[in-house]
Amino acid sequence: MSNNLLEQITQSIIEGESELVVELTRQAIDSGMEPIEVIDNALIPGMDIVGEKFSSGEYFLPNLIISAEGMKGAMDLLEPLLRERQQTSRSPGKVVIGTVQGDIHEIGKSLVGTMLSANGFSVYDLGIDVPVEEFVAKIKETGADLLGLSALLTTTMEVQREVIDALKREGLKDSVKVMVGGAPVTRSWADEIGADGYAEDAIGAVSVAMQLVKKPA
Ligand code: B1M
Repeated sequence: MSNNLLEQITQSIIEGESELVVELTRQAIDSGMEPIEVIDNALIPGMDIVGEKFSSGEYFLPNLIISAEGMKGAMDLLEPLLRERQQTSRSPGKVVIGTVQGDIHEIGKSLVGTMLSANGFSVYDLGIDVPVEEFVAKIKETGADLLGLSALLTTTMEVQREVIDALKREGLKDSVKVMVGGAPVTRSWADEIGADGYAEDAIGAVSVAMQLVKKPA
């Protein structure tokens, strides 16, 4: 039954049935499923198929937009629950996060921000299409321990490097750790641009963040 519900959520994401996505997500939660299970096993697989259909020319931009609306509607329901379930009392550190300039993909970055916040981090989410200077200014203002840079396009990955270079120029690179992520980003890319950490998904981002802010004993 529960697998069937997850399949229906995936299917309604693919078909762009935004209201149904939200309704089925509500049913999944009411039936006792964990929010992260719905995200990882139903919503993200649906978005992946939408992406594949877009690549193959079967879907067009409006399809991406409608499916993203469905996923965002479901996330509006799930994010408060994620925070509630995992809230811890002691903050491991401050994180500035955003999607780099030229890139408006929001959902994965916001999910990473929510998971970090659910695990006690103080999160400053700068949103999408964030200019290099804005990241630098926010690091200076907040004294953040960690900077999270999301990029979903092969063309905007390069901006992750530009942010790291700007931190070096400003003499901030030793005081803030940088974690990069997003679908096209790899560990070798992270190493090449001098990032301190890389995570493939939101759960991985929490453990990488925890490692990066750990103070030496
Ligand atoms: Co776009 N898009 N899109 N898109 N879009 C992709 C990324 C694409 C792979 C689709 C495809 O062709 N198969 C492709 C990129 C190709 C490439 O460069 N390699 C693509 C393209 C081409 C484009 C446009 C150029 C299309 C056009 O205009 N012709 C355009 C670019 C706009 C721009 O940014 N300038 C565009 C636009 C859009 C929409 C606006 C319509 C919409 C986004 C809406 C929104 O966010 N509000 C959209 C969508 C929805 C997608 C797909 C289908 C889904 C993305 C998503 O939300 N996934 C995507 C295909 C895909 O990814 N399968 C695609 C769900 C989300 C939870 O996963 O964001 O990957 P994700 O985040 C994951 C991990 O990556 C990781 O953790 C998250 C949770 O597990 N992660 C991090 C992310 N950030 C992290 C940061 C970290 C650590 C981990 O540390 C800091």
